[in-house]
Amino acid sequence: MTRMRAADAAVAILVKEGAIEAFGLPGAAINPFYSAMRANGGIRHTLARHVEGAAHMADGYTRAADGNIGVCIGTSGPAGTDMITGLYAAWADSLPILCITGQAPVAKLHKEDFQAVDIETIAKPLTKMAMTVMEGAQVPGAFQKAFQLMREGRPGPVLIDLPIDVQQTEIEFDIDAYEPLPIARPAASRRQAEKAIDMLTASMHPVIVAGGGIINAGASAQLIEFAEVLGIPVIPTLMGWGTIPDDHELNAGMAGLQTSHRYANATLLASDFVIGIGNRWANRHTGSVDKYTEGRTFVHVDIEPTQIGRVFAPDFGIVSDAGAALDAFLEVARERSMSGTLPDYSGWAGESRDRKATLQRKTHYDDVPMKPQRVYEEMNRAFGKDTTYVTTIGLSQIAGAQLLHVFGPRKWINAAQAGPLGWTGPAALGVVRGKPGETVVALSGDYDFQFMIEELAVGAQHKLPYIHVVVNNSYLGLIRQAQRGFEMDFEVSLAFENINSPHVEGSTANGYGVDHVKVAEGLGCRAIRVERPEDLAAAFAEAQSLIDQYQVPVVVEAILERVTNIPMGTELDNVNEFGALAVNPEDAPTAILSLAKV
Ligand SMILES: Cc1ncc(C[n+]2csc(CCOP(=O)(O)OP(=O)(O)O)c2C)c(N)n1
Ligand SMILES: [Mg+2]
Repeated sequence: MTRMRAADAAVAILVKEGAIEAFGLPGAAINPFYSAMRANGGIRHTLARHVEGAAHMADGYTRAADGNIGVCIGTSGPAGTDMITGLYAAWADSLPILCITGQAPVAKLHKEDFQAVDIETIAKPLTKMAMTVMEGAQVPGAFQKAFQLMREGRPGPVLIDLPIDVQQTEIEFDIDAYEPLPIARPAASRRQAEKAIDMLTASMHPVIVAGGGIINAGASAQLIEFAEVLGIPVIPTLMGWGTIPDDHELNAGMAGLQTSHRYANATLLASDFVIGIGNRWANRHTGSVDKYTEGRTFVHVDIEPTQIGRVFAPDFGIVSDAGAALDAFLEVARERSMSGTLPDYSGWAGESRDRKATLQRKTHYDDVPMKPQRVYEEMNRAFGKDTTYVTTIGLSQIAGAQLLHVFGPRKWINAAQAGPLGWTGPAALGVVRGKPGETVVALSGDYDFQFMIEELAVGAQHKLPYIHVVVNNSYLGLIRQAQRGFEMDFEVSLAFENINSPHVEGSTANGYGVDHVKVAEGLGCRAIRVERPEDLAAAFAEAQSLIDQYQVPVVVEAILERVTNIPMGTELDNVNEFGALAVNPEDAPTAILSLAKV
């Protein structure tokens, strides 16, 4: 038998379960665990500058590749509370991260000891399990269960809190005899698949709503084949963006109130049948349920039984892993295709394509200060199909989702439900850890960028290169736009005269406040400020060559006009466009389909 500290057993389990990428920062109460990591040597640890940043890094790492589970580690007290936002973001988007915290000794937990906080209770609603482990001998089992829970069913985060004496307790543990627990995977039956396909083929205008569950299941290839066999349009959700490339002829765009395309909303509204796979009918996708469901039949596939019927009652619900459901659907669809019994949906798919070629928004503006639309147009030109975008929330995220293009799964990495400001930078660093050598482009508004800006130093220290596009309107833009409804512009401006960055005659950055270039350089990164649209292409090219040269994050700051209202609405049929629509192909030169004259 092998005697070791419980912390050594925990680290050995992480390595055996494949969770070998950790982000965090030590403190006295978690030092035994750090000593176990040091002794084991099988885990790479990235030292964050803020514990919330560590949690978002772990989240980004998880989202970067199939099977990844990012680990974030902090000490007792405030480290755990700082990571709560990270747990929330992962929980809300159904992603596993393992959060490990130190804790005061067991006997001191109720004595208001220094940095003793009941993190188990605090984390409970945001995790599949939150546990303060009270016995050293329970530590292996707690970790074993954590990995099973994180992987099984609807994935999500787990928190394990380790009192310092528990970490140091000597236990018997043999890692060679340790086995990960089995993962149950519910699968649609043949009968369920037949019923779903029967309902689909009874309709005239069916669409597939493809959710993030398809990405979690690694089933994008099956989704595309299913759409192709039936010949019907696919509307990815914000979490499912990339399951079918934007330039696939059956990609009908994203529907919704904000992060959406005019053509996708029109196609969804023209549909009479929706099969949602691995999606959760998010309110930013549906608008009101009445409008969304009116005149439509719904099939909903979800791995979590209690998700069926949560937002509205579908006509048929199937509890299944998205990949297993798609396999079952494909089997039925292929057979019917071979026997010539599938309806011909080419006319309907053609209508959806026509909408994609006509209902476009204008991006080609030459204004100085710049309009954001032009920045996304230039990003489409500069960044190839292999690019991974990372973002959280803001007008930046919304306009980015409306105008950028994504060509594969895990290439749009977005804290879609929680939208915590500050997520983008640290998540991008985690994505770089998970996709070494790939092109990673983060997109932030100026305020999102200023939250957690210190994490840029982590990228500089650990040589984690990515391009961080900062669209600077010196405003809490999304909230400024939302305040129009209150006829106010109150506490949303970030503008001031910066005494250290003197007024430069003719610069559009005058009075914009924070000098992001100086801050980024001070943190060890490179940064380029762009004020004119014709300079964006050169700046993106230079950013890439700076990355090649220095292997650090490179910031490209685009100085925008202060006020741009971005399309959004309260229902799929009442999105307020604010800006101009594309009338000529030159208005939207990087649209997926060149604008066709109507
Ligand atoms: C922690 C947190 N607080 C508040 C919000 C609400 N919020 C959403 S977007 C936004 C403003 C974002 O400003 P910026 O990052 O500059 O992006 P912009 O909308 O200007 O493009 C705020 C305050 C939030 N999402 N997260
Ligand atoms: Mg802003």
